[in-house]
Amino acid sequence: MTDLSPSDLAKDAAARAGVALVQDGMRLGLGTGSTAVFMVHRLAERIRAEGLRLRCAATSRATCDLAGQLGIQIEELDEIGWLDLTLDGADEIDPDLNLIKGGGGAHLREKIVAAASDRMVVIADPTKVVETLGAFHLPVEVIPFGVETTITHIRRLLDSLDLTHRPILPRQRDGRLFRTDEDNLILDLSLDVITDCSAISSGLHAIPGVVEHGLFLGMCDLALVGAPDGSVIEM
Ligand code: ABF
Repeated sequence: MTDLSPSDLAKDAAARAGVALVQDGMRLGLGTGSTAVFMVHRLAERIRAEGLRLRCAATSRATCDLAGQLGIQIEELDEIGWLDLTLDGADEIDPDLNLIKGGGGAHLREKIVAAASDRMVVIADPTKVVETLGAFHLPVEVIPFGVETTITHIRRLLDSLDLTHRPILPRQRDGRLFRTDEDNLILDLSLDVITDCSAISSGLHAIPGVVEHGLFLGMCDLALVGAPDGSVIEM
């Protein structure tokens, strides 16, 4: 990989550090997003060079396709059963390793895979590290049926928590409604600051029509934050 931007060099440094944690025989969860793309490439290199025998599950169709192109065999999560390690990106990381994920719309499978892993390690560039979560929108995957009433429930929840928010609309991509791998919709909540992550997490989970939100609370064991010079900080 040549001519990488400083941002990509940082992502690649984090990806390399994540892949360095992989050991022969491991059962791995492979994340989604641009940092995860570097991770899958670096993993494929190690598999080729060292003949690692791994069992891998993917967090999205995109990652499954990329892994297949690079010769990494992907199995269904339920075929593997449980994972030793998941390597995935994040949109925001706070000092307690709570995360916002789902900017790519894959947080449902990402959360299922992370929850089925002994260890979840986030790989990221320094722009993802924040003091308080919330500047990045909070993605919420919802069932298409009754989406307007689901939005009303979410609006009422945010009001009850005194969280100011901008209008809530289904995510669009290329002028069309964005559909997840599960064929659901994504609502992006623009909150600025999330003061009580647990309250919003449990409140969203209680709303019929909400499938999963992008807050990952207490799920991340380690964050590897790369820098353009190739160095990596552990959080
Ligand atoms: C996935 O990819 C998502 O949860 C997150 O939205 C995104 C990470 O961003 P990046 O593309 O910068 O790695 O991990």
